[in-house]
Amino acid sequence: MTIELVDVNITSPGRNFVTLKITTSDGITGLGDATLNGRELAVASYLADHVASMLVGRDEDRIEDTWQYLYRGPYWRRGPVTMAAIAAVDMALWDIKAKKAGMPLYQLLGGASREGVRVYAHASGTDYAALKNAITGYEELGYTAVRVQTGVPGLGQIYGVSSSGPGVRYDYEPAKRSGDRPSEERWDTRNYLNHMPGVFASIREDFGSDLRILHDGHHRMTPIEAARFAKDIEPYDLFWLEDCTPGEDQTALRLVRQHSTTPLAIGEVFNSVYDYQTLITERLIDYVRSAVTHTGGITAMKKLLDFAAIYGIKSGIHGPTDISPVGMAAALHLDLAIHNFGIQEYMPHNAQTLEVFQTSFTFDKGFLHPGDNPGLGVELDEDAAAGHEYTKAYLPVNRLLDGTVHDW
Ligand code: CS2
Ligand code: MG
Repeated sequence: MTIELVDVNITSPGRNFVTLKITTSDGITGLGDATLNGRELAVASYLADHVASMLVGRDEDRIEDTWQYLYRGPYWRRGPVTMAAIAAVDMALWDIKAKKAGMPLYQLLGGASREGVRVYAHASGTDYAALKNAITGYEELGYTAVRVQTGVPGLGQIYGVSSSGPGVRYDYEPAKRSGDRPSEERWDTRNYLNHMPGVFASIREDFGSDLRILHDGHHRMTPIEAARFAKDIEPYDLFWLEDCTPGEDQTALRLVRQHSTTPLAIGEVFNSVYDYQTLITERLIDYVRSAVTHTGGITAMKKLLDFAAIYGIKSGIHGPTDISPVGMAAALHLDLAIHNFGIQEYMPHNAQTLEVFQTSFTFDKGFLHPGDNPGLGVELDEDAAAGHEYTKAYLPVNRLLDGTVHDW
């Protein structure tokens, strides 16, 4: 059998998604997530204009050979656009292979290593009262782990904080579909460094020691600021501090490690094992944060996580709403099968999105399971998708109070 059709679907049920659909000569279809938040059309074009014609006629079963063909063939390597495109092809081919085998994908990855996949929710609030309300709501839903983000006195809207008011499920979507340029936010690290330790102290006071607390620094601190912050929050026993400093400067994490035992997670903006080479071989991180969608797919992610396992490093796969339900399903099948699973990010998609993508994964008391449908277990309703026209969207640009561009 061979690959017969390669289609790129772009839809926008509340936010933009790019999905690759591959159909074999036997009529079996596979889906792959190709969504790159804020640069969706670049990946859609890479697939439609450059990759699709390379795939038609190929044996759909030759997944590793196709991966190498798409990685080495174009000569130019790595980067978020290329690796998201390769990821989409790879996910679709694994979806097809598992459907042909009549089993859920995790069975082809070695079978289940656990009963379910512990997930963490996104709790946020413009102030501590709103944050406390959100954490309470997630605990009532059975979550055992929450990422906590809160407003900082003196600053307006900042990363990760929903302004949709008290409640449990914030529809925090940072990519604004508003015209031809990004919105802008302001930031001051000193305010943040002085404010956050008290927030963690209040959370531990109010919620006790069992709750797994995660926090995302979102690339904003210098290495020495990150070292200070990681040391200051050590008493609050975080499950992880994420993106404490821009991770592409891998050796910067040596400074943070010297000052703190707060566990570190890095990598959601990485797209290759080489982005992690020093971080992993020197044990400068504790969790690998990449999304299957941005790192070359299931083939590449399994190799990356197996490499990390040798150094005692675990998975913490990226799972915000800008990873589609297809990319989320791929993560869950890997999460269930690998031995060095850490935790899975889970921002539930909105109702419109779940009309477009029919999923089979289930949530129960803080854990997800990918389900046992053949393949990834996700179907794309193309009629529903057609009802949501693409709208260009940009992630915000961040500036310091004096106007200097900073990491968002
Ligand atoms: C965040 C992401 O979930 C996270 O850890 O860092 O939501 C990130 O802001 C978005 O993926 C950007 O599109
Ligand atoms: Mg993050």
